[in-house]
Amino acid sequence: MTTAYSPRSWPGVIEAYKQFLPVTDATPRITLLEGATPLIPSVAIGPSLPGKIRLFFKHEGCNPTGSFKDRGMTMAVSKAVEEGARLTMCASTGNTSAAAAAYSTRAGIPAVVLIPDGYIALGKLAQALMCGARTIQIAGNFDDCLRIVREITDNYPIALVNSLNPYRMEGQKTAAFEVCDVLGAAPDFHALPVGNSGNITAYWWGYKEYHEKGITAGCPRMLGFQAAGAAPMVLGHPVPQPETVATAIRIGNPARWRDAARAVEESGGLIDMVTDEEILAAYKELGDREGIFVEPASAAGVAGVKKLAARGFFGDDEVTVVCTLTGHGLKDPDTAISLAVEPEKAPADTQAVVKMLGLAD
Ligand code: AN7
Repeated sequence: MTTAYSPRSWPGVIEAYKQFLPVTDATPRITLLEGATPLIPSVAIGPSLPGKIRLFFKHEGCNPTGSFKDRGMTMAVSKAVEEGARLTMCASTGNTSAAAAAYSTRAGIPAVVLIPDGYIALGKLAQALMCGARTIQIAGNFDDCLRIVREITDNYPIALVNSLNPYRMEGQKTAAFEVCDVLGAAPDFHALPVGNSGNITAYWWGYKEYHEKGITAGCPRMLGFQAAGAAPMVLGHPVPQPETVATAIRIGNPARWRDAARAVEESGGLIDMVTDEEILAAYKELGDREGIFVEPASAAGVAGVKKLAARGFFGDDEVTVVCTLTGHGLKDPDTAISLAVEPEKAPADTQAVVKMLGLAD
């Protein structure tokens, strides 16, 4: 048997999109072959929305460490190595630390990650620890972690690999390229969760670049969604004590605030917020109607699209809407288990299971 497809030909985002990235042949490729994530058509949520919405999910949980952060981290760590860095450092709500740990380890340089004590999903903590990062739990929130990391990397020769690092943004914009490459055009709308505001900015830069280079005819309107308890961009001021079940986006003072605001304005989009209830409803729906298990923050974009569709935002014409699902459900098993129904129990007996299933009296 042969197939027209090659499962082995994908080289990772740097090599695949090198003509669009600030790299040369001399730049090392520190890669786990991230990218080329599936753009999955919605079979349930999209068709059930009012209007004619062609809904797709860009499933970034399929990246090697289970989140979109791998795209930026392959660039940030490769450039750090090219520039001679001996140590990387980041603040994180979890996913950045998992990616920093993995890519730094592959580069053979140590990573230090600062995370908010008690507010990081279990899977992410496990990843940072298993991939050998020096992991420091700070008695504060993400914004405190980022402040400390900035102060340290400003004064010591350490590569900062948060999304303040411009190479992170370069890597992350490749997700927009992939969406256009698969659809053959830019979508009409692109929805995603917003935390530190890097990803919405990076997507916008990617869409703009493809458009400016004549590869696509237009750009999508960018739709960013914050959690209601951590919605500084919606409220117009930093939130000192952000709170949300979606710990990945529990951020009160986003580092890329201005860039993200510009992305939304230039694209004719918006930043809105969704409640934890709306996030968890979309989280469950993705699982039990689409068969896609994401972490809670990833459902914020879908929750937002549902909210906008309910009030007729997308109009009556057919529109293509892409939602980025930023991280895998296995990142946060605790939230999943706390919401799921209990498994049933049965004795180790075939007839008992047959009876339970109603296959026999
Ligand atoms: C699953 O890992 O900020 O708006 O430190 O993990 O680019 O910050 C994570 C952010 C959305 C928000 N979904 O993206 C970190 C971190 C998931 C995330 C976001 C994050 P940005």
